[in-house]
Order: sequence, then structure tokens, then C-alpha cells
Amino acid sequence: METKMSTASDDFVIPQDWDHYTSEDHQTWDTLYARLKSVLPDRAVPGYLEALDDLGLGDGGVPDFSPLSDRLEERTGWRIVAVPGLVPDEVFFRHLANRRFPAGNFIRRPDQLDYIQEPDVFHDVFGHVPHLADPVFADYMQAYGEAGLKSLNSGRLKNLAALYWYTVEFGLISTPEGLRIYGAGIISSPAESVFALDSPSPHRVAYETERVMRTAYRIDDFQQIYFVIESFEDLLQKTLETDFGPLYQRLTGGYDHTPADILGGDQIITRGTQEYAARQDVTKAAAAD
Ligand code: HBI
Ligand code: FE
Repeated sequence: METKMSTASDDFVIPQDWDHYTSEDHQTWDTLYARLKSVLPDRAVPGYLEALDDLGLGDGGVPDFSPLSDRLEERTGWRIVAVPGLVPDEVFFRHLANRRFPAGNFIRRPDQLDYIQEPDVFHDVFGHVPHLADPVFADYMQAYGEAGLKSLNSGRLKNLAALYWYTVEFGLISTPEGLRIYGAGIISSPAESVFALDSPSPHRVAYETERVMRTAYRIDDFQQIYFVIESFEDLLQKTLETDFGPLYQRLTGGYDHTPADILGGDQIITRGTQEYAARQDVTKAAAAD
């Protein structure tokens, strides 16, 4: 059988092959699901836990993308496609622009429960998919994909990646009851779901598009700065009204700030003590990214 050659038009989509999951894989999903369900009440953004149940993500075992996509598509037109792992930016942006969310079809091993670097099916489906049932967030994700496609030759992909990182992956949101989590990287991590809201160590600063796009991030530690949005509507509005042309002219394509920096223009919600960063030497490595 010939191997699938990856061509420029390759969308990296593979069959999920739901039958390939072992009972250990399904058990891993259930263990992670139970851990997060015990931590997320009063931490996750309102609507997230309802969407989790509404989409049947707690029905037991790794979800089958086909019926899950049918339920999701009824709500916001999004579907889930299985991919082997991280895909090239252009492929990723094109999927998002077409309301297809690329989710890893593999799941972490039992000895990797607490953290994995590459997004697996638990991170992608548990962390990202419930938000895609929210019409406004669904629009934001598609708008992000469209902006990404237009930016492929801009030399500003690192800045776009920071925008994704500090919103879709590690964003916080302000509610009348206090700060809540929406970023998938936090919401799929029991430890960071506590750290992001409770720890005195990280900074928490009001979201501002250009400020976020200039800020480096780490991919292997808790974040040392979180950006806080007012609402999904506000995030979408700010993105749609951003004129990326002049903004890209002002940017350098790299990062101007480390996660430890607080800027004069920042609306500080909590100034972090940063003892965690000092221990992890986060700032120097981040600046080098
Ligand atoms: N590919 N499968 C997958 N999942 C991601 O989250 C992802 C990706 N490729 C690129 C990427 N994310 C980041 O560069 C985004 O900031 C664009
Ligand atoms: Fe992710």
C-alpha cells in the first residue's frame, strides 16, 4: 500500500479510527475527565460545563468524532477532524477558517496524565470543543483562522501565535463572580486550573490585542502572565476591528516583552510575585523563543 505523500494541498486529516482506542485509552479519558470535573466548578467560564454535558463528552471513554461533530454542527456549524498531531500553520488556519477543528486522535499514556507537550485528544476535545458550541467563540475561532491565512506571508506568525496562546489556550475572563478560565491549556490541566486563578505568582492583566501579540510565552511551564477578557463578544469585537496591516508594520515579528514584564500601559488586575518564574527561570528562556 503506498504511503500517503503529504502534498501542499494535504490537509493532514486522518481517520479517527475510534475502534483503535484500547480500554486503557478510554480509562485515561475517564480519569482525566473526572479529575477536571472535580476542579472546574466555579473555575470554568459559565456555559463551559453545560456544553461539556450537552455534547456528551462525559458519556464515558474517548468521544467518537463523527456523532460529536453532528451535535456540534447543529449548534454552530463546526466539525472536528482527526489529525496525527500539530499541523503546519497554513493547514491549521485553513481548517479553522472552514469551521473544522483539528484534534489529535491519540491520547496520552497513563504515566503522562499531568502534562504532555503535544495536544492529544483530551486537550483538544475536552479543552477546546465545548467553547465551539458558543456562537460568539465559534465566530472568534473562524475569524482567527481567516486572519491567519491572510498573514501567512506577513512575517508576523509568532505574534499571531501569541494571540492564540494568550486567548484560546491560556485566556482568563472576568465575570461578576470573579475571574474564570476559558483557555483550553488551563481548562484541560487540573493543576493549572488552580494555579491560574489562585496563585499569587503570575501577573493577571487586562487583555489588549497589540500588547498580547508582543509578549513571549513558555510552552513547558505554568504561565507567568494571564490576560483577562471582559467577554467573548468583546474579544471577537476587538479582533474584528483590529486593522492588522498597520499593526503588522509596528510589530517586529519577534517578542518585545517577556512573561515577567509589566508595562506602563497595562491595566493590572493582580501584579504577580513571580516567585514561580524565578524558580523556573522562565523569563530568559521566554525572551529567547
Ligand atoms: N496544529 N493540530 C494543531 N493544533 C494546534 O493547536 C496548532 C497546530 N498548528 C499550529 C498551531 N496550533 C499554532 O501555531 C497556532 O498558534 C496557530
Ligand atoms: Fe490547544
